[in-house]
Amino acid sequence: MTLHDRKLATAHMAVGLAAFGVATFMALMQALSRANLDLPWRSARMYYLSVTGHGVLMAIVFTTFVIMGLGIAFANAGLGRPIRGPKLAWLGFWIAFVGTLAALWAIFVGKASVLYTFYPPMQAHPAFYIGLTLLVVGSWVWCGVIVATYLDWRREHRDQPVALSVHGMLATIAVWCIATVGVAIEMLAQLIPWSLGLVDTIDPLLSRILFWYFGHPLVYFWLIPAYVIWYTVAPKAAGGKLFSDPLARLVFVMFILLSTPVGFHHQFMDPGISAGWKMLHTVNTLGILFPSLVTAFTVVASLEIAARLRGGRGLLGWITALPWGDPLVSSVLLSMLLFAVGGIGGAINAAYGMNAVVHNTAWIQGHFHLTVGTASALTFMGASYWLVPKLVGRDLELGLLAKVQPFLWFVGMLLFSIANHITGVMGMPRRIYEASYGDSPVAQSWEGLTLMSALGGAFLFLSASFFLLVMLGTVLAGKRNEQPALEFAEPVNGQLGARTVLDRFTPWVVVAVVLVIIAYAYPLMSHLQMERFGSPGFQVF
Ligand code: HAS
Ligand code: CU
Repeated sequence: MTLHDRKLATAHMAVGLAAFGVATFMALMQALSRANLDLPWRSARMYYLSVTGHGVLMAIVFTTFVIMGLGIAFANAGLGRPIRGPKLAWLGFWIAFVGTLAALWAIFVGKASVLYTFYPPMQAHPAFYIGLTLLVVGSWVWCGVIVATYLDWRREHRDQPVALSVHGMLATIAVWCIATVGVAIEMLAQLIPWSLGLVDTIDPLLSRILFWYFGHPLVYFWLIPAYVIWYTVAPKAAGGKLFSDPLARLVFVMFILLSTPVGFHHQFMDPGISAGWKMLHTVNTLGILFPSLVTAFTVVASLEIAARLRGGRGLLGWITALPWGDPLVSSVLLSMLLFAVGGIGGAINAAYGMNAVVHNTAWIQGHFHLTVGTASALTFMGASYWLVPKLVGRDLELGLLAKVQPFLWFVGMLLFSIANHITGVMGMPRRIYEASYGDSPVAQSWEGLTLMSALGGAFLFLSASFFLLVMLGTVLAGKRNEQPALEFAEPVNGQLGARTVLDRFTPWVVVAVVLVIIAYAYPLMSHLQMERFGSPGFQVF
């Protein structure tokens, strides 16, 4: 990688990992608070400030900056050329960074305790909405420079398939650009004017529709880069090959098509959207399970190839031949194990009847800590062990902590998620500060499990601390190295020949936009034609 692009990627990774570090402290406090442990500073106001800070820092800031860092590294390495428009790329970084600081200021002074979904009529300070909008604008600049770099490469390689890692990042960009239209409209047309006092009231249902138009594809914005690492980096690091390159490309294309027209599966319990449209989004949701099921097959097959090349034998015995001591490989393996559970949980959420049982309960936080909190976050930590030493030109330090860390995360998440899934089904709501309900017998029945969840939180805190220590140790004290190249897995049956339809993006994006129009145009129009009553803003906490 060129020196400039290494710096650019490092800056993005650094902001992402710093956000992760701050959010980790808040997570510990929340886990203890949910178990009703008497912390000196415990109050509803602190709790909701912390949950908002944790959610925004982890789910929005950590993920977005790390994904941008990975995208720069993958584009530079996969296309074999520097990023086009370096000045513009830095401008995008600074816009996103300043926006992030503005939003965090609003959160930490207690003027934006609206949680990471910022549902109105809860109202935040304008700096929160404007800041998050700038973060998205910065990410659009990043999308622009990566796509421009790709187009330069494409002009010189008309008939060649692009590197799989870049294919996956371009799919991520396509999903992100389609998705962020929803939140941009919500911010510009509704939340910002309302928070500035230019209008008095807001239509909460319209906001929720626009938010979830964005909110579901957001989860694939987090997931696809993790899949890129599972497909292209992990098999190589494990000593193997990719089982099927075309299947991987098919997966990325399916995400472009089906990530967005599914948002109503977050709104099954909302009034005002008719059952038929909820049904259509359910069918699409079942469709979007398919690329993940293909991924389960293809990535496991690739890892099996690696294990057998290392001498692994037997029907399942090969699993022990995998290099579990390599922190990248173990992070991916453990992410996959937990994602298998989290993904099945997703299918349960997507069933209307089951959703009525789990919606707004602790089950949901169990679900998303296995998905974004493990499949994405643990994979990004594993990828940092692989990438950051190459970016900063230093060897990984504190290797023993790095080896242990993914396992601590796995144990912590098991305790946390099992407990939350069960308490959810037992009726414990999500996002509540006070879980004792005046010592009612139902609430008492949750108690052992909330302690188990808090114990999980402690493991996670330890794991996160180890990760951050390794990163700091590497950057500050690692032995200087020769900046080895980024290496990606080769397909088992050799390089692909000519470019196929899976390697073209424009037609798939057009189909994706048509699907979005089919899924959203009518319900949105009929909602806008109804007589609607707005709500003033509330600062609840
Ligand atoms: Fe979800 C709620 C449905 C995937 C994140 N989801 C959420 C929320 C978040 C989230 C953050 O239908 C809460 C939002 C909020 O705050 O209100 N989700 C799904 C479905 C999938 C799914 C159908 N979710 C994700 C991913 C996320 C994520 C990915 C983040 C990265 N989700 C829902 C629904 C709700 C929801 C409803 C609303 C609930 C409500 O009522 O509020 C699917 O994409 C899942 C597909 C995945 C699979 C698993 C494939 C398995 C693999 C691993 C194989 C590994 C093996 C082990 C076999 C089918 C790829 C190998 C091991 C070795 C050792 C070799
Ligand atoms: Cu969803």
